[in-house]
Amino acid sequence: MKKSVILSILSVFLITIFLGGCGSKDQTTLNVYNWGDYIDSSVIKQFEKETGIKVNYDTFATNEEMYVKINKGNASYDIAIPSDYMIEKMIKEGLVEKIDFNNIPNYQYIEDRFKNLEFDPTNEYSVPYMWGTLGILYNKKMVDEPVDSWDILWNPKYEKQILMLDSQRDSLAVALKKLNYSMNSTNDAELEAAKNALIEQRPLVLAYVGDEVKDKMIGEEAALAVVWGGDAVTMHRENPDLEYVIPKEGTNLFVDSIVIPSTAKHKAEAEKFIDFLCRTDIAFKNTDYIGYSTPHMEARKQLDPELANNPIAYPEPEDLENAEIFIDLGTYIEQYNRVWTEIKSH
Ligand code: SPD
Repeated sequence: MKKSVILSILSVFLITIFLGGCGSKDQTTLNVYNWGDYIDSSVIKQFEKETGIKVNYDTFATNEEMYVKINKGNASYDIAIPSDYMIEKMIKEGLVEKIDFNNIPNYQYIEDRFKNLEFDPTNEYSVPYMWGTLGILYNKKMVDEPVDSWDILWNPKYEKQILMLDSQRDSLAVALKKLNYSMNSTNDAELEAAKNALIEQRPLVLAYVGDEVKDKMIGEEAALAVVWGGDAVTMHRENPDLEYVIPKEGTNLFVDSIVIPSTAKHKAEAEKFIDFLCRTDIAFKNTDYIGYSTPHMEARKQLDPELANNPIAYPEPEDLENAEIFIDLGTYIEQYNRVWTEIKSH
């Protein structure tokens, strides 16, 4: 081969390596922080492919865990997906950015009933992602009486067959509702009574769990569990003996929404990601996969009618009559933290 040909091959090779290197250096990485088991990973891959933006995806198990990490500021996430009350707190504390809704045209598909809720009354900071309820999942082969009240979680017959959520607002809500108090109570005597109820219940509880509840209930390691409705959909798909009930005393109605933390370094790309998640085909694919309830009107219409009309995911209004959305309790949350520590140390 001639020297000139070898030189040109070599220069093409070097230029390719140089440009490739520059490309990967300049590639934006979007840092996303979401609950575990709460997205179809093919959605992330599709976003990366369509936009050339890389996604670095981290998960959390509770709103409180997410808050500590974001508040400390040593992780700079561009996107987070907390729940209602936590968003309210983050707005108050300046931990989230206003979203430019001109960049979220697909926001038009979000149902109005999920807009302007108390946690973001002017709807400037958050875009609803999924919603649902808190309830009791039980195995009908292992529980032979009607399940319609939180009281069953205190029945000694089910000793070491009960799973509770390792989440302070949710578990305290169960006890407060059992006692017919508000799950947003800031009354010392009511909170004390809820604490005592959970301490009394401890010997019956097999474990306080997060996402591992799914394997445990599908595998029939426990008879009853406190779960979020979307996970109940998934568990029922895998084990049809598992039934979900919203107790008569009332429940928590939650709305998990997408926010941009104020430490975000890639706001434009974050808004692109939010709009992508609200695109009908993506919202459909994601909802179909994770089983939670979508606030996206068009995506819901495209779901298999079995899921779109599933009362676990889309309860009737009468099932939600006594439902409450968690609100931020301000400094009173210190009392919740204190009693939660006491309960867990028993
Ligand atoms: N796999 C966990 C999904 C999280 C659902 N969010 C529940 C919010 C309760 N406030």
